Amino acid sequence: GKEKWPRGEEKVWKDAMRDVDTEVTSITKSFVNHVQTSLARQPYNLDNLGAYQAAALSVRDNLLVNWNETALQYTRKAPKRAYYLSLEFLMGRTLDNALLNLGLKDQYSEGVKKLGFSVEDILDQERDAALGNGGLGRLAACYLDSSASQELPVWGYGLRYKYGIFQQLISPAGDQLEAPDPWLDNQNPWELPRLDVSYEIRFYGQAERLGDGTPRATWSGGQEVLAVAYDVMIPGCYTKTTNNLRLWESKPKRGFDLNSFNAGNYEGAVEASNSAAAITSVLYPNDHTTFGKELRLKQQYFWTAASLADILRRFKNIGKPITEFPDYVAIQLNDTHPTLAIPELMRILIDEEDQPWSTAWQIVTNTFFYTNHTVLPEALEKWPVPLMEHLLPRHMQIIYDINLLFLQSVEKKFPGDRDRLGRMSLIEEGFPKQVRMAYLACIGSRKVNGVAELHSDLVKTTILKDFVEFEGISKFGNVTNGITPRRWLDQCNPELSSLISSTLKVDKAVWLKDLTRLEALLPFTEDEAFRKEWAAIKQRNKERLAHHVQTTLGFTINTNAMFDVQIKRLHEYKRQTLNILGVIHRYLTLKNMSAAEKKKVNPRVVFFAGKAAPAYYIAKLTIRLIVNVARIINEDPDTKDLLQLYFLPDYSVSLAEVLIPASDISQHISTAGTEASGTSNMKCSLTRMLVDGANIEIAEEVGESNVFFFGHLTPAVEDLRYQHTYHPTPIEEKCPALANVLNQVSAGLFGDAHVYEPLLNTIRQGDHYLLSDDFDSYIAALAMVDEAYLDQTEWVKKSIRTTAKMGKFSSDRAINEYAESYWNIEAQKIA
Ligand code: NBG
Repeated sequence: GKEKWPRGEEKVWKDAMRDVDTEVTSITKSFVNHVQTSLARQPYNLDNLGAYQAAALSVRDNLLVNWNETALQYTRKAPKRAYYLSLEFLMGRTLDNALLNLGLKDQYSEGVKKLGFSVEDILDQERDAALGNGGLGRLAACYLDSSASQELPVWGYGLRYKYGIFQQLISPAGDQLEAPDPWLDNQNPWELPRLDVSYEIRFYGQAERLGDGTPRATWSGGQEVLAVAYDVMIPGCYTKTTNNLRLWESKPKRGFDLNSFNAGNYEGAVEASNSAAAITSVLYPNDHTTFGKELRLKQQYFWTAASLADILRRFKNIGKPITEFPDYVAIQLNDTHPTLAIPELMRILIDEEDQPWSTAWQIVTNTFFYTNHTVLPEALEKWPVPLMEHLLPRHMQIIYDINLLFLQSVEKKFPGDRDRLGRMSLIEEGFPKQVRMAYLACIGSRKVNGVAELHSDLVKTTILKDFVEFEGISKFGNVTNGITPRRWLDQCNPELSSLISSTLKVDKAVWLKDLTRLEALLPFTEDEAFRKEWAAIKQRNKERLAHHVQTTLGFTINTNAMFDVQIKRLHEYKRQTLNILGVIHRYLTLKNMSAAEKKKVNPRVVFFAGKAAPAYYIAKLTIRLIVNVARIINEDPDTKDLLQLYFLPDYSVSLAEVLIPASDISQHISTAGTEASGTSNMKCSLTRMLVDGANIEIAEEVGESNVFFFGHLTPAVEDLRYQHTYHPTPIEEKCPALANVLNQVSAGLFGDAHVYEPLLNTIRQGDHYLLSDDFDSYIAALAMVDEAYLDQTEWVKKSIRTTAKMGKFSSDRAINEYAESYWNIEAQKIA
C-alpha cells in the first residue's frame, strides 16, 4: 500500500516548522529545521538516511557550542597541551557515542519517534569512519574519548583519507576480495572543513648547507603541496570538554598548470594536481609489515610537517621564547609512523628559528614521547636512504648529523666497541642503506614505552636493549593499553549498563568515568536474581547477533550454544590457524562419537571475523580454509546441532559492537611474546586464553580461575624455535592429533586438496608460531572451557567477577598515566 506521509505525528512536524512551543521540544525543532534548510528536503518525504543526517547535524550543533568553548578556554589559559600523532584513527560511528556522551540519547529517541523514526534505524545509517587497520588505530580513538572525558587538553592529528580500510567481500571460492571504502560519498556531517587553516608542504628539491659556521641549510625547489585541515569534534562523557581531532587533506597548491592547459596539454596539466591529491587518498591496509613505498613516506612527512607547523603557530601565539616549547607542548608518537617529526622539528629550529644545534636537540628531546606497539621484526619501520635523500634531502642531512653526534657519545661511553656502534647506528648498512625509524624515535624522545608489562619488558630486553644500556632504564616505561567503557560497555551493551547502574545505585555518569567502581558488583555474584538478569542480558545479546547474521547473511544460528569468538586482524602470530585446526579436531571428534556421548556435549558456535592485508597470502589462505570448513560442517547432519562455524565478512568497529556483547568466550591465542597488548581481550572481558600481551595482567586482575591459559610461556619460545630449526621432530611424532587434522585437510576433506598446502607447510616446516608445540594443550584448554560452561551458575559468576575487575583496563586509567608520568599536563575545567 501507499506509505503514510508524514511519518509520525503530523502535529509535531507542523509545530516544529511553525516554531510554536507546544509539545515540541527543542530537539524536534532543530531536527526539522535541518531537514528544511541544511538538507533542503521536504519534511514529509524523508527516509532513514535523511533522518540520520538531520539528527547528526542537530547533535553537531550541540557539540559545536562545547567545542568552541573548550578551544577558547585553552587559548585563554594556555595550559601545557599534548598532541597525539597517529596515522590511524579507527573511530567507527559517531552519532550514538555523541548522544550518550552528551546525555541526550533518551530525548533524541523520543523526539525522532514522534517524527516517525526509530533511533536504532537512524543510527544504523551511519557509515563507519574506518581510518585504521586494527588495534593501533582503535587505541588512538579510545584515547581521544578518554582525554576528553578526563578533561585533558589533548588534540589528535591524523590524515583525512578519502578511502578508509577496504571493504572485505568473500568470493564464491572463499577468498577475501577487497573493495574500496568510499566513506565520504554521503557527506560526513561530523567534519568541519577549515579552508582557512592550511600549510604548504615541500617534497624533493635541493638542500644546501650554508657553510657559515652554523648548522643551517636551505631547502628549495621540488614540489609544494597544500595541507588543509578538517576538524572532528571529540566530546567527553558528561562534561563540556570537547576536544579536536585535526585531519589533513592534501591539495595541489595552485589548481593546475594553466600554461600546459592553454597549450592543449590537459593531461599534463592535471597530473601535478592528481599527484598532490593522491597523498591522502587511501589508508595503507597493512599492519605489522612495511613496504618502503614512496607514497607512504610522503603521507608520513605531509602529516607530520602540517601538524608541527600548526602546533608551532599555536605556540607562537602565546608569545613565549622558543626554548620554552617543551613547557607548553608534548607530542606523542603513536608508533614510528610520525618519527619524521623529529628531524622536521630540528629543521624548523635550526633553519628557520636559527637555534644552535644543542638547543634545538634539547627542545626536541624534551617534546617527543614514543610508544612502541610491536616487537615483530617485520613491523619495524626502515626507510631506504636513497628514497629519503630524494624525497626529503634536508631531513636526510639532519638524520646523518644526529647519528654522527649520537655515535660519538656512544663511543665515549663504550670506547672501542665497534659492534655496538654498528648495532646502534640510525643507519643500517646494506644495499640500500636504511634509516631505522625506531632508533630515531627512541633517541629523539624524552620517554619510550610499550603497551603492556610483558611487552615493555621485551622492548627493554630485546629491540632496544642497547639503548637501555646507553641511556639508562628510567627513560623506558610501560603504559598498559585500555579501552573506553563508554563505547565498549555503555553503548554496545546498554542493558548491561543499566543493570550495573541500578544494582550499584550509582549513576552511570560516575562509574563510567571511574571503572574501578565495578568492583562493587562482586558481592552480587551470590545474588541469584542478579545472576539471572546478567545471563538473560547475555542471551538477548546473542539473539541480537543471531538476528544480525540472519538478516545480513541469511544463516540461522543456534542461540542455545556457547558463542566462541576470535575477532581481530588475520595474522600468523595471532594464530587463527590454531583455532580453525582446533575446530576441525572438534568436528572429527564429534563424528566419531556415539549418540549417547553426543548427548553430553554442549553445542558451540565459533565465529571468526577479521581482515587480512591484501598482499598477505598465508593470512588469506586461512580465511579460505575457515570459509570452506564452515561449508562442510554446517551442513553435516551428524554434527551441525553441536558445532557451527561462521566467518563474518567485513569486520569493523560497528560489527564488533554487536559481536562482543554476545560472546561467551573469546580467543586471544597468539604465540607467547608476540602480541604486544591486545585490546579485544579487554573488550570481550570474559574468558580468554594464553599467556601473552595484556592477558597476563588481565588474569592478575580477574583471577586465574576466570581465564583459561594454555601453551608455552614467553621464555620458552626462543628455545623451541631453535629446536625446530636444528632438531626438528616430525609432527606425526610430536603431536599426532595435529598431524591427523593436517592430513585430513591435505586429503581434501574440505575440498581444494592442494590449495592449502602452503598454509599447512608453515606448520610442517619451521612452525615459527609454535602451533605444534601448543596444540595439545590448546585442545585441553578448550575441553576445560566446555567443562566449566556446563556449570552455568559458576560460569555466570566468572563472568560477573571478570567484569567487576576490569577497572584497570579503562582507557581513562591509561590516558591519566600518560598525562601524569609522560606529558605532564593537567585537567582543565571548562566552565
Ligand atoms: C598493535 C599490537 C596490539 C596492540 C595495539 C595497540 C601494531 C603495530 N601493534 O597488540 O599488535 O594492542 O598495537 O597498542 O599494530
